[in-house]
Amino acid sequence: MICFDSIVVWVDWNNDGFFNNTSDVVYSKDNVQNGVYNGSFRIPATTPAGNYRLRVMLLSSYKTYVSGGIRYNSGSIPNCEDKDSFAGETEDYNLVIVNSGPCDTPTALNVSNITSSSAALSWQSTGDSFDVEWGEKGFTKGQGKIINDIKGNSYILNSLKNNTDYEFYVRQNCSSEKSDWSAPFGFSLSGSLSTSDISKKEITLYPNPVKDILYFSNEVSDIKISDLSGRVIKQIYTKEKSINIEDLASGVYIITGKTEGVKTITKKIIKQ
Ligand SMILES: [Ca+2]
Repeated sequence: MICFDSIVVWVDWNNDGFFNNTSDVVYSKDNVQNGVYNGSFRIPATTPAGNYRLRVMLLSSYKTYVSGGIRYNSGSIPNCEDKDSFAGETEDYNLVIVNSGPCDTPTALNVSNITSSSAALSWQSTGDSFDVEWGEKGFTKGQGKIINDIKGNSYILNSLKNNTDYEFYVRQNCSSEKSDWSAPFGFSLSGSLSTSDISKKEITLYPNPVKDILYFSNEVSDIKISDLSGRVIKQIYTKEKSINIEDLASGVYIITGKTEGVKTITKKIIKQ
């Protein structure tokens, strides 16, 4: 014969000495048998720190917890406990509720690993869950893109536009509340060229081999022409799209120069 029991757990939230059968019940389960039962409950956000009595009761098959109270079942089940007396077990525990830390706003916002399309956001906090709101610089707070419940102190934004200014806000997700939003932290994707951007700006020199006029696909400044021993043969400081090198002796030369964005180029040319 199997006797089915119920488990009820109360916490005397208002410390009045009574276990209210609705508001104080934090866990209940019917039809339990031998075994281990796990449960969880939330501490109401308004609960002051302090000591609270937690009661766990195992009720016999004749007494079952139903919402609002303990129901005494009618009838009898042979070989189960006597319905006319309390059957089961009651254990009381002291539940100590302590104040958690305040739900502080994250600090030390930063952005690193900026590429032409992504950036790694980071911040400092003792918490472990965060919301980020981001958008182009100057976006209206509340109308940005929001990423909720980020676990950890960093997040990588992808699919950003190059040459664009962005900013982000972060706040902490605490168990029952959220911190204030941080001040915005701005970052810019300008000047961080991806490989494809660099190749677009790659300078070409033509013709090569060259007899007299050497043309550049883009303006080049600080032009130096050296022989293979490294000796500078010719130097031009102005910005040019072409140079005349008909006075150079035939041979192989190295030409260096700076292009827009202060990118240094080094090319080998053959003078005919
Ligand atoms: Ca109570």
